[in-house]
Amino acid sequence: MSKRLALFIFAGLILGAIVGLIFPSFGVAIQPLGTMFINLVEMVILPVVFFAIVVGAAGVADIRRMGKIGLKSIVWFEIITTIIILLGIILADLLQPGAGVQLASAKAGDISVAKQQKIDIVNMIVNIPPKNIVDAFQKDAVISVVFFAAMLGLAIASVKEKGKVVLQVFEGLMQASFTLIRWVMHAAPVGVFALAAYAAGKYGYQVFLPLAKVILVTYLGLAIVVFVLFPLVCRLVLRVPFFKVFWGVVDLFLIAFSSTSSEVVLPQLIEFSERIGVPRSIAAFVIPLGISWNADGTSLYLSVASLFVAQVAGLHLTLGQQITMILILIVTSKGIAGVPMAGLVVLLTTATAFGLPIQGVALLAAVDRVMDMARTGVNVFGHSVAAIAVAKWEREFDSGKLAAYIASTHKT
Ligand code: DAS
Repeated sequence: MSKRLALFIFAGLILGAIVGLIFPSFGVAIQPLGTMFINLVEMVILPVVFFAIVVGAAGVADIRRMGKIGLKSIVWFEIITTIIILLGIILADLLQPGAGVQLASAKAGDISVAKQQKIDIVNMIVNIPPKNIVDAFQKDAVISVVFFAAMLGLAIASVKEKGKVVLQVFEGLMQASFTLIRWVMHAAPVGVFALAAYAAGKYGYQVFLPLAKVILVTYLGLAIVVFVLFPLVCRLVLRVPFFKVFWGVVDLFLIAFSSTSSEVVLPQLIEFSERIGVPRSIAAFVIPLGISWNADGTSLYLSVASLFVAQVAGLHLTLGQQITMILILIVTSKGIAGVPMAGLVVLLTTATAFGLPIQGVALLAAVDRVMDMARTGVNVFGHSVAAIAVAKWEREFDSGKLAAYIASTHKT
């Protein structure tokens, strides 16, 4: 993906916001263009995840090793997302973003997109193996698709010679699906322009005034994650220079930020991780899994937003209640789709599960695009950090490749 395309997409975002503010009715009228772009993104995503995992799992080729990589991935995801959720809770407690927000003065957004789902942890786990893989695709059940793809990849590897031809077919399908994503991303400047113009046209800038504090607290938290937590984890735990390495994914960050979809950069994230020393079999497994279970930016957003919703309702949560909320967030922040507004859907589930009045969620829906951009961009960094972490943990990280990558990027 060229940095030039990333700049075009970002320009589409800025231009769309300006045009939507100046010509609101035009902004609202071109919503179908934005919806079509989101549909195109969602059209290609599950096939990409499916083919990449089948190829990745066939590369791992050993069920025990696959189990180890899967377990280490989940342990890493849980640790990082829990730290980030705690950070968000502390920031929201200290800075009180929802205190004093007058419900009447703020314009509510449309939360019909977010269905209120009950949380049933047992059900979530029991339904990871899909009863029907077509149904899993139809329901966008990413974790079930990942599970089936991993098992299929291992099975293809286990039939050895007979599986070689099938594996070549899946390799070809994976490359073709990566090409599909590249084609879709060429529509991104127009799609992102329409999405931004719609949000600006429908809500205007006035909607930001009463919510400026919660937006700033969220952006502050995300900045701490990117400029403090990730660099510390990379230096102290992974022994990898964060800024030297992640300068290379700034264009992917920009694309995810502008399109509010981390899934659209999935192929490039896998390729980038390989370039810096993560084996393909680990990158092609950890990153698609992480899209759902390691949404670090979304985790920060959910903790700040959940306390915001309570504060807007005038509720003062005790320490015990906040600990309960953290436990709920540890569950609800898993299984997210890497598509626009996924975090808002989860916020509604969390607020409902915690018995919070959902007016605060409706307020946040009006500014969700601004919140979604930042949290999606941070998700992208988190997926790359996780791939390095699991490769290091498996002692399969190629430090020579990292040194060569850093030398090449610092030469140009
Ligand atoms: N937009 C989601 C993503 O693509 C994140 C979110 O909505 O929280 O990762």
